[in-house]
Amino acid sequence: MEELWVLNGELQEIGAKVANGRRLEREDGIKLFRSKDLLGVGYLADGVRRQRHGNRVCFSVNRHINHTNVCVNRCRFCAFSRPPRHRDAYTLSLEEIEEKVRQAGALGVREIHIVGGLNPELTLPYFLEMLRRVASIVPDATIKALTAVEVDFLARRHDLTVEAVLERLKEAGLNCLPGGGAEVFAPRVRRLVCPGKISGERWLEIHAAAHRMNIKTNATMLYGHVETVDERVDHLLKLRRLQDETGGFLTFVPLAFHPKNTDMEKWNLGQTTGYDDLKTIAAARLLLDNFQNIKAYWVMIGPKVAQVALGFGANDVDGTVMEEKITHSAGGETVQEIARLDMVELISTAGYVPVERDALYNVIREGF
Ligand code: V47
Ligand code: SF4
Repeated sequence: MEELWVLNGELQEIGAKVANGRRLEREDGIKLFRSKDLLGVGYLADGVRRQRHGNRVCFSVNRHINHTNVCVNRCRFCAFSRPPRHRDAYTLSLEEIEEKVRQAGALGVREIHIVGGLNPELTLPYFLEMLRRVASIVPDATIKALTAVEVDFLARRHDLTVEAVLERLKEAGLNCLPGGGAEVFAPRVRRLVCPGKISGERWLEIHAAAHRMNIKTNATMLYGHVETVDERVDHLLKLRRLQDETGGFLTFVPLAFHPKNTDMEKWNLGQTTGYDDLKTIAAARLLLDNFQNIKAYWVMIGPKVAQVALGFGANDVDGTVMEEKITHSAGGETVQEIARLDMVELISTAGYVPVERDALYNVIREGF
């Protein structure tokens, strides 16, 4: 990265650190988010991505399953959840879940992503049986299931330790945890947007416990609402610190806030801009120097921005998804599914080599 002349003055110092493989500090992170030089930030992030991944971009043939929308938490940014006994409340039976998995199996699914609300009627045996059945229907697929928030809920429900819950889930077929529920760790933000949710510290503690048990996990950040730039940077640095300790995170997924049908709609925050989506991905790539993968989740930023994000630090576009409720309940306008071949095309027309992966980032197939 010798051509630092392409960078604005404010990014020169950061560019020199990146070029020398030196770790960025909090102040650098704040500068990146505040910079108006999106192309400069993207240029640096793209250099780092290229060093790690060359021309390869991964995706998965995956299926999302949201087993219940019943949730006692009622986060203010969530349009998906319903109180128990609400007329739109639903809980899938194990047979309904089996049917969805069978359909996905016919399409060659290699990643099953299962998350839902905190439904007091669903106990550990429901989840253990669910995992066993999913694993037996699609034995070649990896199962990414239950956020730290759900794991905490089950532990409290059964008066078990987090480790005991994770151990049993793992025995039943769970391979890794998704990154949801992290939101923004700052207590100020949580008080405003999700007062009923576990703290940021607890989220980190549960992921640390999973990592110690050799269960890999993902990490997220819900951005584009009331959080400040400093709070974004502090969130990323907390993830970086835990990753230094455990190395257990597989990927970081920025989640763009969708306001429609949520309690926060009346706050008139609007949607995130393409500019902020790309900047957040690029800043994450630069700050999270110990994360191998940065995901551009097309469901939330749209396939077009996700494709451009591949030049701004992202090396992963998530997957085919097949059915998505959380973003779509909140006004998400993307399609429900991108077929495998369209995913391949999205990656290859941007000049990259598509690599199909599973939830653990094992390579299934490279080059199409
Ligand atoms: O935990 C809820 C967020 C998460 C809204 O780990 C919202 O690979 C935007 O975590 N606008 C669930 N976001 C999704 C998630 C995820 C998705 C894809 C891949 C992975 C992974 C994880 O969505 C929730 C919450 O943080 N969310 N409501 C909303 N209105
Ligand atoms: Fe419940 Fe999750 Fe929605 Fe919060 S984001 S209300 S925990 S389903």
